[in-house]
Order: sequence, then C-alpha cells, then structure tokens
Amino acid sequence: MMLHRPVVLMVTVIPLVAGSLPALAASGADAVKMFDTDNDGTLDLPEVRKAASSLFAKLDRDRDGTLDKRELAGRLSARELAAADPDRDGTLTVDEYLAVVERRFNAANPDKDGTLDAKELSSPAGKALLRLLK
Ligand SMILES: [Ca+2]
Ligand SMILES: [Ca+2]
Ligand SMILES: [Ca+2]
Repeated sequence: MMLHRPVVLMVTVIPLVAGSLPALAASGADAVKMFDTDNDGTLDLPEVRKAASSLFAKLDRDRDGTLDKRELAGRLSARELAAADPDRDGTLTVDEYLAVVERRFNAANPDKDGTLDAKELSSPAGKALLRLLK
C-alpha cells in the first residue's frame, strides 16, 4: 500500500500542472467563448463591434453618449485617446470608439481572413483589442 502512494500523488498532480500550461492562450479562448454569437469558434468584426458597443454603454456612466478619460478608465492612453478623438473635445462617441476597435481588429488579424481565432486574440494586438471589449 505504501508503495502505491507516490504513484497516486503523481497522477493527481500532473493534470493540475498540465491544466495551468495553456493559461497564456486562455484569454483568447475565453474571449471567443464570450463573444462568439454564431458559435463558429472565431470572432468576426460584427461580433467584435457588438461586444464593444455593449461595453461602451456600460462604461458611459453618466449616459451622455460619450466616454471621457475617467469613464475609459485606462483602456486608452492619453495619446491613444487624442488620436481617436479627431474633434479634440476629450471624449469619444460610440463611432469614434468603434473606429479604434476596428483598427485594432485589423491589427490583430494578420492573415486577413476576416476573423480572429483564440491565438490571434492572445497576441499583443489581440489583447489590445480585448481591452476595448471587456
Ligand atoms: Ca463567430
Ligand atoms: Ca459619458
Ligand atoms: Ca484571422
């Protein structure tokens, strides 16, 4: 009986270690699960725009139809906000926000197949996009 104990331990420990290995790709896979409304395993631009629009509505606490620096809560740096804000009023309309989202979508989609898979969403460009979705 004593001899078997280490074996039992190994068997229980290995799945735990293996389970933590794909953690790096998990953020992309989670995002696909969360926003993939047509269940094809990838995110296309309409799905991404829909996710971004609902986050926009959630972030717009004073419901004035725009996001200011405070409402953006660090999702865009000051420079990114300035670049995304052509009328320079310090706030983003939903159209300005979605324009940034679309630029980041394209940056995260180097194979230009119109969709983002879990791997593309786990890249630095993919993560920059996800910051605008959740
Ligand atoms: Ca999809
Ligand atoms: Ca607002
Ligand atoms: Ca792609």
